[in-house]
Amino acid sequence: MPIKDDVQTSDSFSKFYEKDTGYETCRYPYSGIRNPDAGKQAALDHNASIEEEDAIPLLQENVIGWLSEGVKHGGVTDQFKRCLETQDYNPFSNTTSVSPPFASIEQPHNDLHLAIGGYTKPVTNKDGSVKQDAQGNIMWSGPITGANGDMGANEVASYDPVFFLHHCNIDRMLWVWQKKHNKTDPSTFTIDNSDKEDKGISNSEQGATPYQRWGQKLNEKTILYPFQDEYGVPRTSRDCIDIVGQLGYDYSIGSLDQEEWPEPEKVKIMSLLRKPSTPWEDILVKLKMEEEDLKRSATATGVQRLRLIFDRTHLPAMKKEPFPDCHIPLFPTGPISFKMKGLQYNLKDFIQVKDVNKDKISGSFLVQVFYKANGKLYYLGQRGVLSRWNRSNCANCQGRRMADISIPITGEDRAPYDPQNLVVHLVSKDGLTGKYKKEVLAGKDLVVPAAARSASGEPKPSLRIVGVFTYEN
Ligand SMILES: [Cu+2]
Repeated sequence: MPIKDDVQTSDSFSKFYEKDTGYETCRYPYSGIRNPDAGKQAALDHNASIEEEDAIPLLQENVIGWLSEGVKHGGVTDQFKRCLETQDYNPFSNTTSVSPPFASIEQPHNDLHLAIGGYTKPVTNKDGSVKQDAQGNIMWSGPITGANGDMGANEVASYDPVFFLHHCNIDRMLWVWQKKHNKTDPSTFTIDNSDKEDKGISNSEQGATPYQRWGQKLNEKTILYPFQDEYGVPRTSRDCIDIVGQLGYDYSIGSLDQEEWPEPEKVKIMSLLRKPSTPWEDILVKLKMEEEDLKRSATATGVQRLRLIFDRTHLPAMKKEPFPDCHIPLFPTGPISFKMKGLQYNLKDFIQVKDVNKDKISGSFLVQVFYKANGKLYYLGQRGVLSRWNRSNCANCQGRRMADISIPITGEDRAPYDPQNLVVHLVSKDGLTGKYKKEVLAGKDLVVPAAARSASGEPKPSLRIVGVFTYEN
């Protein structure tokens, strides 16, 4: 049966995702571009260059690569683990509302779309630097750069049956998160949609949430048109909180799940607002004060943990212990731990890239972070941004135009700390050939303090380094 969609053939971008009758969905390393003719020919030539028996091993290699970047670059597996640590539903659920140290389930979800759709990652040398060819071009893992699988673009992702398995796992992860945080009871499950930057969840008259005002915040009681019960009563998220009791299905214990979850931890999160010139010593004093405060107020029950979050982008170098030199790690291998006055602290760093305008890039793309040192480019990690070839007809896209990503940087091996040496690449694909194209953003342009930026007009991409102290009681 030919695939029918509601794509408006009159718009100039939609040609990239129109498919012929009889088209079969495809994944990395193949390309599914079928329009216009030049794109179709490029895709067919590309597909003909792939040996059939290589296709599945190449796909597996690519997906495993994304999954197993591990703690080193915060790969997909690590992100699935970290999103289970996020306490509140709103940041857990979407990348617009989350900020470090927390992770949203939407990010590994997006990354897997891009992994199967054919986005790869740079090849690195043993020292973490990227491999470049004689012309200085970055080499990509997997020999196939012209891939354009359907899972990599929002408009056509559901053509691939793996789309449904992928979303079953997302649904399963939501249930694991609910069990872990004791949020399986519909009578007590609430969504606090007032995240700290008050972005909430934007929505509009788009398909999933019709009849709602622009910018109306969603919660567990929001009516989910057009879903209704047999008496015509509209459904809300409250009707499907408990998948076992309300919906009558369950998942067996799989990855990252466990039979019994302990009482949820109590975590106190302190956001340390500081001037760019605040010395490290003052931050450590503040940390110490908060920790003592927490001890005083601690109840007899449960574990209490403190997390102190601060922007360390413009922090001056620290000369004294515990950081003899102010560093960021280059080859992350584990969290930085140190003892201060007999207590064990961990410092985790996150690179956060904010306000990348999705409207300015056609199709899904990668946000990659590198560090420049000794004439080499060191790979720190990448995140996928799942998008469309044409975003102008999608109301949800228009409500959420800015992409924010974060990458954890933790480790022992370090280089002299200077955020100006960070480099961000926005890597998208040419809609016709599926070949990578990139835009380079230099650290020195990204790390300008917010106060120094022009207030008018659209926000520009920015970068900051977020430090998080954790102290375990
Ligand atoms: Cu999806």
